[in-house]
Amino acid sequence: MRAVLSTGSNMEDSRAHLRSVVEEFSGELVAASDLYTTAPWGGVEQDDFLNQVLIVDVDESPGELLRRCQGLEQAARRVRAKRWGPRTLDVDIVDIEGVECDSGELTVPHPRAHLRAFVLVPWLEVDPGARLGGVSVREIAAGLGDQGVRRL
Ligand code: A4P
Ligand code: MG
Repeated sequence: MRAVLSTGSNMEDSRAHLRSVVEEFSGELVAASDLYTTAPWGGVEQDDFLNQVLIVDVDESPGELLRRCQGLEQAARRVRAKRWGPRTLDVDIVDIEGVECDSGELTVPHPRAHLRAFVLVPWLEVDPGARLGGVSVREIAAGLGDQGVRRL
């Protein structure tokens, strides 16, 4: 099962937090984007984020993948203080090939991915032909304008 993951951090050693995800999926990694510095999305005043997109090929169910992602967030001692606020590590499932679900626990494709250049721009780097909900990611990203996403 091929999945697109988005990782983000703007607390503590952000590079190390993002690296922990790459290491967890090292045997299943298809592609990893460069790191991007990104202006905060969502209206909360906070430090810039580091973001990355990973494409992985995993041999497990969507629910099991979600629990693995949450395990990584917990390992980074993530606290959910504020919605869209600062965090040590956020691991979101952006998309899973051939899967659409909305179970409460897991929504795929991620319901806000199409609004977020910090997801779409790194994704295009590793998959220029990517599609989200049947629509070209390049077209969606072009419609968002400049959200302050810079490749490191
Ligand atoms: N959940 C449902 N679907 C998914 C999915 N596809 N992937 C559930 C991951 N989780 C999913 O997640 C809460 C619960 O959503 C999970 O436990 C899981 O059961 P969450 O990450 O705490 O919050 P959220 O409600 O999913 O919010 P959302 O919209 O993902 O926003 P976040 O993650 O709070 O956004 N700006 C920049 N530039 N870069 C960033 O990385 N990140 C945030 C945080 C805000 N602004 C940012 C960035
Ligand atoms: Mg999240």
